[in-house]
Amino acid sequence: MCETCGCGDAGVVPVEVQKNILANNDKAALHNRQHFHSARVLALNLMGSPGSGKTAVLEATAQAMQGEQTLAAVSGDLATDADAQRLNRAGIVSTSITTGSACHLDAELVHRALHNLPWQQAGILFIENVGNLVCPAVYDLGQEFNVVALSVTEGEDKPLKYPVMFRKADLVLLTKVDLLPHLPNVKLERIEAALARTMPEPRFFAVSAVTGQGLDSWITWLAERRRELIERSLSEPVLAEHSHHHASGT
Ligand SMILES: Nc1nc2c(ncn2[C@@H]2O[C@H](COP(=O)(O)OP(=O)(O)O)[C@@H](O)[C@H]2O)c(=O)[nH]1
Ligand SMILES: [Mg+2]
Ligand SMILES: [Zn+2]
Ligand SMILES: [Zn+2]
Repeated sequence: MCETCGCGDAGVVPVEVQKNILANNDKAALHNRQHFHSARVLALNLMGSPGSGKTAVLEATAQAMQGEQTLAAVSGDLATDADAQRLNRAGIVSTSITTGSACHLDAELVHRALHNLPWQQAGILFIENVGNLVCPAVYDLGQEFNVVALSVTEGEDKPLKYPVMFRKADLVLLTKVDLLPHLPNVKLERIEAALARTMPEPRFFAVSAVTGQGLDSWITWLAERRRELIERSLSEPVLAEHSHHHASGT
């Protein structure tokens, strides 16, 4: 467990310390959000359990999009840059964040990683969070939307057991649906019912990174959100891009 997030022993991190950490994180998240808005980049926080198929769905998305949109990603894990390498091979310009012991990304970690990436040239920036259904949901990264990958093998009850994550989700990708024929006891309707009980505005797509099923709906959703972002930014005064440190393309 990470020392700072309070997701472990409730007695370890005093409430005041936890409040401070979140207040500092919110400041850094606002800063990131201003960067994303002024560059008109749609930033998404992709969360889910380890192995839920976060990296695979991004690889399949890039393949299905066939280069019609420039994609960037930062990928968080405790160790290795394996996911960023996979994403780069799939054509998504990516860098890794290795958190060491921390079980979630925070806004400052993301801000630092942006320096290693020409993310301003992308239409969409995926932030693949550390695999974890608990504390990543608590840390705003400056994203526009939260997307949660939930695979059909995780158990229909997970939205009910990890409600914080699913209450904050704008969209859930029900992943690995190609496996359903091998899982006679798993009913997609039961997962969807659990999501409907937990998400404020239930919205989910059943997808498979293996067969490509459902990716069209997800890609349409992405394109619509990106168009909205651009339309909004045209009607808003452009936030002054601070020049302090984000040299483009570096
Ligand atoms: N059958 C099937 N396997 C998948 C699918 N997506 C991911 N996987 C497998 O699930 C495992 C974890 O995938 P990965 O993308 O690394 O998950 P992450 O930890 O959430 O990024 C890998 O062995 C993948 O091959 C899918 O749509 N169908
Ligand atoms: Mg991954
Ligand atoms: Zn900055
Ligand atoms: Zn954590």
